[in-house]
Amino acid sequence: MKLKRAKNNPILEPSGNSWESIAVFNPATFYWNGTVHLLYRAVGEYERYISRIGCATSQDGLNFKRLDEPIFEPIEEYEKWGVEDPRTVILENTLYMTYVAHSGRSGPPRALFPRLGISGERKRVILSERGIPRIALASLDNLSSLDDLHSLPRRFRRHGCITPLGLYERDTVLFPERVNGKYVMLHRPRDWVGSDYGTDLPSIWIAYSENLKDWYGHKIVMKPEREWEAEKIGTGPPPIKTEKGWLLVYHGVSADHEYRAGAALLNLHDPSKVIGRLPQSILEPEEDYERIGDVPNVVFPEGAAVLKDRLFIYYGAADKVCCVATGDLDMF
Ligand code: BMA
Repeated sequence: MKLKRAKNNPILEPSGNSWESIAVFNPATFYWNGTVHLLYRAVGEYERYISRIGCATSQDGLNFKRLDEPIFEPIEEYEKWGVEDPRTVILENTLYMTYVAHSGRSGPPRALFPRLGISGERKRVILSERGIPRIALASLDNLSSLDDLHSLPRRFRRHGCITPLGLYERDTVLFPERVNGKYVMLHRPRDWVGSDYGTDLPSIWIAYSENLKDWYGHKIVMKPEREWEAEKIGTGPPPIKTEKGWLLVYHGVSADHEYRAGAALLNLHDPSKVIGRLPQSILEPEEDYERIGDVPNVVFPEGAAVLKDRLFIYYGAADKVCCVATGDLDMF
């Protein structure tokens, strides 16, 4: 099973707005009031490479209209070097956004160093300023604020970081509903590897919470298995509830740093149990816009929507543009 790319890809490219002039990628998605909302990561300059989050909306899931201003920008100390890679769910009538928060330098990505002429002492300084990313949580408690998208920058409530200081975390999603009365997340603690953790490679873990802030019961759900996952795996969009189980789209990174998308099915009542996992990736870098960009050979899924029974997967391509590909919800 392979996803089918939309003909009008990329659906979003860098624009003339200064805060999003060099890259727009890795979009979260949620569906509200007949509208697909895309919350995407935007970068406006290579030197500091600070990310903000922009918003675009669509009725058909393919053609998007964007806002001229970011809807979420670094404000707090723990995110002062950027807010990246959002993932969103509507959970109990609240929109929750998990995102990567950088208190230390985030970029530019190493792949860009030669092109930007970064070497020697400058390279050493940039690398020494790098921080350890954490996951932060923000919410929009009153969904009717979405009727006035321009008000969003004032409406998000920040809940601070939900992963521990010093633990490298990027890929974290919440389930869109409680399971057995508990909130559930999937995350990918990069450094939980070795015999103490039961995995040699960064893997996808599950955890539970009563308040979305304190998480416990951490357990491995999936480890890298295939060649296209040889370096690590991490979650994509929040799991999608289907009759057969929670459909999880995730990314796998191969030894030569290609990012692909894969799919697995988790048990509805105990999502720590994998029911099935497709051996082949469902999307891999093929088109120019996926092969050539600021980081080459990347498809990075972060958003999903089900429109007229068809699955829409929104992804960042080559850390440069936003794209969409569609598939059959019934892939298992
Ligand atoms: C990951 C994250 C993503 C990025 C991907 C490819 O580690 O940094 O934001 O899209 O690498 O560069």
